[in-house]
Amino acid sequence: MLFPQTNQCREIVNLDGLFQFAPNVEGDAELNDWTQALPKDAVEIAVPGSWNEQLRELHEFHGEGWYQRDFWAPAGWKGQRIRLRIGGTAGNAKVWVDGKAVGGHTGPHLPFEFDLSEFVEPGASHRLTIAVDNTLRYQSLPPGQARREEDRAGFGLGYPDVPYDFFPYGGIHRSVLLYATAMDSIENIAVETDYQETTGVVKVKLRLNGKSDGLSVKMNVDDQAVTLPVESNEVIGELTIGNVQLWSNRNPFLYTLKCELLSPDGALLDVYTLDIGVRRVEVQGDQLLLNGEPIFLKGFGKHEDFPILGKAWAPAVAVRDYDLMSWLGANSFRTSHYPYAEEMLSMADRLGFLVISETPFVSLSERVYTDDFRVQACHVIRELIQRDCNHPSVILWSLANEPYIESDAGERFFREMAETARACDSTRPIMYVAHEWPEQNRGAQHYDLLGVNKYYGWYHETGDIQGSLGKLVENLEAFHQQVKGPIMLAEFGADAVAGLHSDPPVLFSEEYQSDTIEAQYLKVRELPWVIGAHVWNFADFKTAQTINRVGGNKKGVFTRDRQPKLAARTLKRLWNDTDSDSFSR
Ligand code: BDP
Repeated sequence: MLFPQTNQCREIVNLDGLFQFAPNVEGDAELNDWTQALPKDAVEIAVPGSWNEQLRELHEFHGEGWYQRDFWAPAGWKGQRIRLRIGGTAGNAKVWVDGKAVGGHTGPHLPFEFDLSEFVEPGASHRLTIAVDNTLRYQSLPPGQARREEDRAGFGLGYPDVPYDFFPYGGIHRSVLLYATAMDSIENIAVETDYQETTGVVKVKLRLNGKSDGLSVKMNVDDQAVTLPVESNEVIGELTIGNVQLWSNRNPFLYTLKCELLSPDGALLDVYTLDIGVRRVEVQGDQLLLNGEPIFLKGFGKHEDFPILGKAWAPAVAVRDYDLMSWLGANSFRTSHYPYAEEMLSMADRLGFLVISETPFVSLSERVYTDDFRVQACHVIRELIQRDCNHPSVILWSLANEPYIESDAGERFFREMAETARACDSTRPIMYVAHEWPEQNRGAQHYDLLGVNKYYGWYHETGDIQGSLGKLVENLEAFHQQVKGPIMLAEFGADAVAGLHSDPPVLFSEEYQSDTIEAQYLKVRELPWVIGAHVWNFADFKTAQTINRVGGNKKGVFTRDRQPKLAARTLKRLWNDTDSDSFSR
């Protein structure tokens, strides 16, 4: 599914803004015909947006939220294929147009779209209804409920009851777009790039919608073009680029791939342009290589999280976040713990950030390692890779965060996830992010590298920064022995309450956070098989209420509203001066 774009053949109507909203508290919305009209007490709510902080009474609402708005389909869209595209919701979604069921989507964060050509009359007004189900279920992926013995993730004692350490915001979190193309149109483009000496190689797999005879596809990049006949709904082409400029974090050079669908007489039916980068990522021995050069990932685990907006895509916040990460000299981040808005990845392509794109599988434990869950999980992996595979910024797939994998079923689950990811994309290494000790990580052998989250000096060796260093190295070494490949310190850090100062540094002070990060960062830089260190977290973020979170997680180097703590200046010094070698931006 391609990100919608406007050009001479494609038009978008953006439906973002204020929708009518009603929470389906009694569970009888469909019986009461909410698909036709929401009840009289429906209120206005913003899309994209999470509902929890827009209206105070919805703060703890984790159920089915109903959205409704009317729209006009432009009269000029007669004879066109009309699609509705929802960039991502907080859970399962169902969609109706004028009360008629259009379809649904399972799972959070990833986009979905429907062909509305049969439902929408150009030049007429229609009613769109979207139900987003954010119920915290034991059976969802990730599971939304925690309190069971086998959930040892440590985050299961809060309100609401989630086995992970971030707030389960509900809502439509990305744009709702209506767009039109010709009936014969380009449905998807998947690009793989590589290079041989100075020649770039671009392999394009294009999927088409429509069945007219005699169509052809023209693909063009850097003045090289190929024209191919359409013989089925898939067209495969290969182009080369002479004297290629490689994409990297230091030189995020993008080429424009243009794909045109032509009628038998050569008329342009559809066109889609895609920014692509030519680069190679591989794991060799203990190294992660970008274009043949070892790379060290310095940056952050992040969250999509901002006051009032919740998990909504918010371009202004994204601009600020990239500005701050650039200021510090970070070269990378992980989309912890779920897929972020695609716009964020397009920005990374242009700005030169290396992204670890993560699935929503956070805090998995033995109870999910069943056949049903595995089928669901592999489906989500396919959807994620299909969405993100054209972004040169995405260099690694992270298939889970902090799972416990001790049984044969768990090992099989992680092996099949790895096989699925490799079948979808053979050009990027895969990893997952582990914790505790290697015994709980029986999946590791199937992955190219392992991320490890470590909070020595905080949850262990509490208060003792110097004492934490030996334990940190010992633990990372144990993982290195297990995987016999590179290790990434995917999370480390300490909570700091902005404005709390202490000399000598003690827990929760800005000094303690800053010193922990500095000492541990410098320590792991001595380990040649560690290929990156991401500070947890870029900014403070909202969590469930628990007795060990004061107004959320305070491990941010920035406050929730993006003001720097002391650690920010420390990282700026570390990443720009002390460690400003070839890895810098
Ligand atoms: C790690 C989790 C992360 C938490 C962090 C913490 O991966 O989601 O927020 O711990 O406790 O275990 O701050």
